[in-house]
Amino acid sequence: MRIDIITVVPDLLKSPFEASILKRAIEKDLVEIHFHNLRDYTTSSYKQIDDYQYGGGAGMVMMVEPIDKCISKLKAERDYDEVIYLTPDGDVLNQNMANSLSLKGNLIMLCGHYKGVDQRVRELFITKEISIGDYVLSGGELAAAVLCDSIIRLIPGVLGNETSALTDAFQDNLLSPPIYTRPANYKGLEVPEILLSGHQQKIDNWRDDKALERTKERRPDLLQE
Ligand code: 6GU
Repeated sequence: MRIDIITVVPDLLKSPFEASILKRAIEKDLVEIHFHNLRDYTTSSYKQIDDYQYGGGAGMVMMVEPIDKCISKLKAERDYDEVIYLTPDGDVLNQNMANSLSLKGNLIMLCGHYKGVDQRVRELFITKEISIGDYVLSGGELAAAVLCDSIIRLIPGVLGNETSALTDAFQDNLLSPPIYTRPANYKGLEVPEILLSGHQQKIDNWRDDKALERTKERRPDLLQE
């Protein structure tokens, strides 16, 4: 997989890819991440990428031309499966979306800033608009990092234990059951006996029951989907 991220603040985005699982995925050549600074695609001498809104109102709007130049250059080099715009008015990210994006080859992610992009950018280039939740961030960069993490960890070979993404919370629209590690008794709080029993079938059933119970309690909306 290859992900091209277009941003005005590449520094905001780099560190998540320089540690832990994402770093290892890049080192193993399972994913390539390329950052593109929009200011490198301006023609005006003072590198303008935003301007006032037609019709007035507070907040600047990202101009079409630099975005056009950047996306057109990338598209001339290879085909892309999706051109994603990170925006609070997009479809809210969920595990199904991450699953299906993890099967793609080449993705562009455009991070919005200021008030957002000129509507014509969306009409001309964008194939998917994604939000990471109902709250507002200062820009799309942190949302792009979240989206990348949710996708990349699903690529086969990225997680050490191949089955572990399949048993994640949300994979069956269920939250995860309680989990424990040593010691078996901590200050009087004991690990449920069934987990120490060695009966794998009983343990699996217990986990399924607890996952369902927890989901009913905390996220009944997931069970209605
Ligand atoms: Cl994708 N961008 C911004 N600016 N805020 C958000 C978001 C995206 N998703 C949730 N809030």
